[in-house]
Amino acid sequence: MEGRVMKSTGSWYEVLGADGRKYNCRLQGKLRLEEIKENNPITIGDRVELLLDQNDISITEIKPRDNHILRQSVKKASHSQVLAANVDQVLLLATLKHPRTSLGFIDRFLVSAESFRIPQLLVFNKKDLFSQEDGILVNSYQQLYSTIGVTMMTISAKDDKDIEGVKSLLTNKTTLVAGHSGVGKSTMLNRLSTQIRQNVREVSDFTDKGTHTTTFAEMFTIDNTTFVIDTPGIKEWGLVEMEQQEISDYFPEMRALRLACKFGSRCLHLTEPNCRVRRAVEERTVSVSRYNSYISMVMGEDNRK
Ligand SMILES: Nc1nc2c(ncn2[C@@H]2O[C@H](COP(=O)(O)OP(=O)(O)OP(=O)(O)O)[C@@H](O)[C@H]2O)c(=O)[nH]1
Ligand SMILES: [Mg+2]
Ligand SMILES: [Zn+2]
Repeated sequence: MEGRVMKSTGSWYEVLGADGRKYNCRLQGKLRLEEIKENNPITIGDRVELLLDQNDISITEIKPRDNHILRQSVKKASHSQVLAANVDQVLLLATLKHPRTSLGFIDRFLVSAESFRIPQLLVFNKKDLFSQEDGILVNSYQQLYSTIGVTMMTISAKDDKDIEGVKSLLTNKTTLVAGHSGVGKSTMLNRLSTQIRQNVREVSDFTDKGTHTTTFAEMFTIDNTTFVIDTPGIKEWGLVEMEQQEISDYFPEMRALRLACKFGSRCLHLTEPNCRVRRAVEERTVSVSRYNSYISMVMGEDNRK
């Protein structure tokens, strides 16, 4: 029987079988060895083959992945982790305050997803806390991100109508939900289905940051064909194995221009002569904030302030 990995705790996996039941299972012995050799552990979202014995259920096969999403530790460059596999899209949940999500962080995340060719949704939460100025700011973000093909939405996770709007973006897909601790990922998922009952906790008044309430990733179903993955809050998002020259490929608005640069695909769009991307920044057809995020990535700075 086929199944899909919903949760992984050490050597045990929770797998949703094609029969709609959940099974706790381990890897078959032979597979365990191969897994170590290939350094390709089973991850959430993996499609697997299950073997049901009378008193034992095990995973006998991992199906080829359509895609995967990795994150790399900024401090330990060699340390990257497969977060999930077979995802149709990523949803970055962001907030203007309690806590604040910077544009640099958002762009770094979007670029990373783009490098795995995974479509992105950007959702700003906690709009009930917005001042008038915040509303104007978020509208300008909406303008910016819609021009580069990112679907953006502004919500309050506590508002039923907003939750219906989010649901319509998720239907029939597998979506990985990511964002800083405290932005309301688990709150939003709890509202999407009564089956989801994740712990949520208030943002600290003192640091204005979340308290890392969700500690491991887990996949849930909203209906038979709609899957969502709740993940622990992330502080930073490292770029995985990306060449300097490659980075502008993952900025859709720069990708189209870069071959018009004098140095073509070798141009880093910094101080090179006749750079088409820099001209676009001067003409404001590429936004200054996106270009600043780009420079920070090329210079290898991380997005921590
Ligand atoms: N005012 C307001 N508060 C919200 C909203 N959504 C979530 N919160 C609050 O934000 C706090 C953090 O929510 P969580 O759902 O635990 O955040 P999280 O993103 O899952 O955090 P981690 O699990 O630590 O990564 C809780 O106190 C929620 O009640 C919202 O739309 N408006
Ligand atoms: Mg959470
Ligand atoms: Zn250039």
